[in-house]
Amino acid sequence: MLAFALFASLVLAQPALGVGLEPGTYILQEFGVVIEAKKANGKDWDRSASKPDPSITLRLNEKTVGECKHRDLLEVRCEVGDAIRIDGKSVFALVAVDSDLVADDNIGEGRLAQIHQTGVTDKAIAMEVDGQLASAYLILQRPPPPPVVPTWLGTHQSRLIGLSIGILVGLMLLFGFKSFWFRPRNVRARNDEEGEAA
Ligand SMILES: [Ca+2]
Repeated sequence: MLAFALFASLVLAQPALGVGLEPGTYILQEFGVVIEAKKANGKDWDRSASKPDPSITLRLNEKTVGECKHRDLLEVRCEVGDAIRIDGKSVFALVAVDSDLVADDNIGEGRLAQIHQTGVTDKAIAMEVDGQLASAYLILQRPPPPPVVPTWLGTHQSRLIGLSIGILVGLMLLFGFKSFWFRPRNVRARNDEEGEAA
């Protein structure tokens, strides 16, 4: 009965884990967008080239975590590689504009929340998009494990073992010689007599 109560309390005490990303630090590997071929009004993005010159900004909780600019491109990929912290309140927001000389054309915006419930690592996580964004994504990776800090014992372990063996062998040799050469005189004398008698 007591064991059951203990078991039940332990199980109930565990917070339910979602299928997404646990709160913690992740590497924002990259993000990107696919832009519709034409503006909302059906016209080309630019006069010189039909494709836009996208300028894309990704923010996490209002803080810019990635930016990139390209020329004449509909499928944009922006590499980042920085560490970011994710928790249950994290919201990603993406803004894409077509950089023009006079006035930029808005392309669209993307949004991603609840990443702790739906996110995965190493794969593109789709963002909700509007405007002339066909799609937007970001990719998160788990950070590499922290490097193992070598301890003094770890660094000198092989030397210590070698030294110990050396001392042990030295002591064995020393005591071996000592017990042979420095036997009590009467024992040696008796052994010698026995040798002569035989
Ligand atoms: Ca334009």
